[in-house]
Amino acid sequence: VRQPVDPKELTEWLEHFCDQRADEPASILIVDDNELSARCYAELLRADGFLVEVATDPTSVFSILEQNSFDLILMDLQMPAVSGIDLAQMIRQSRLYLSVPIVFLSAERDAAMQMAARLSGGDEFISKQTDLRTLLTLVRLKVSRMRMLRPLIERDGLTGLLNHGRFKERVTQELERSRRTGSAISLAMVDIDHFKTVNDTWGHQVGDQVIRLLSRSLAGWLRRTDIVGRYGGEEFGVLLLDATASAAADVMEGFRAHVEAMRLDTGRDGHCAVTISVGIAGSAAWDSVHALVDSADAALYHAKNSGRNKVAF
Ligand code: GH3
Ligand code: MG
Ligand code: MG
Ligand code: MG
Repeated sequence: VRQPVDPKELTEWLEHFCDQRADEPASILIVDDNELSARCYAELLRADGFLVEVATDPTSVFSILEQNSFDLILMDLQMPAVSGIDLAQMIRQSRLYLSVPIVFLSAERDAAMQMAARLSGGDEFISKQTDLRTLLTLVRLKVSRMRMLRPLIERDGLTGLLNHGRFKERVTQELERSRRTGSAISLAMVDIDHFKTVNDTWGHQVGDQVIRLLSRSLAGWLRRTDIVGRYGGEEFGVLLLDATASAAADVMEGFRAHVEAMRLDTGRDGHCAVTISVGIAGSAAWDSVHALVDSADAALYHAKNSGRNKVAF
């Protein structure tokens, strides 16, 4: 397999990749104990092309947030059991939801209460008296801004893959989910073999291209639901959902062979070839992200020590 790298093509792919949700409709969570009010705003937003979920019970918000990713939360202020202010504070305590805009939508006229809502982590306060066109415009603006910023927060600049922090958060989330549902997930740690030699032979720019090409091939090799991150310099983390360690090993063995056959056109005389080593751990044996990563690392160490260009688990 020859994979000549056209920098323009790569850049286009990265832009597409970072932005892959841009052509999907934005999703909004409405939290409002008043069913009628919630339904009215939901219809308004749906008519404008948004995907909308409604939570009339504020205590259900966290389980809803866990299952979907939202571009914005539209939050009522006065609710029984948990107020909007308390809820916003709780949401903001989780790193996972730090970047989701929270817009308060309330009939509250008291300026001090409005300020308290902002202080709790709300991005905006819109009065329920605001005309609907203005409301829609404000929501659209917040969502499009969020979509521009999110890749900068969550993704790695060179590859467009999830960055280290976000990857670990996603692994934590999926490990918890797999504990709950009993589904198997597996973690693969991928490390390029003798990458220092690539840099020493071809220079860092070619090294960078290799990392980008590999990222792209890796993301393309996996299922859309699998989670890929740039763990460190020339190391990648892959979380394979609904896959036992041996199923994951089959998938990664296919990728290993694919990489071995890849040739990168360096633009000078000669092509650059690399191999990878992969270590895999299945979630069945491990109940913390820490232990899961340790176990995948141990397997990777084994793959390296038994000659590299290998998948071990
Ligand atoms: P091993 O087979 O044992 O993994 O050997 P290695 O040379 O790949 O491992 P080592 O950890 O010694 O070197 C990793 C190299 O990867 C060193 C570092 O300069 C290079 N590297 C890390 N990040 C980047 C990057 O973003 N771009 C480039 N060009 N090189 C990078
Ligand atoms: Mg209310
Ligand atoms: Mg390394
Ligand atoms: Mg390496």
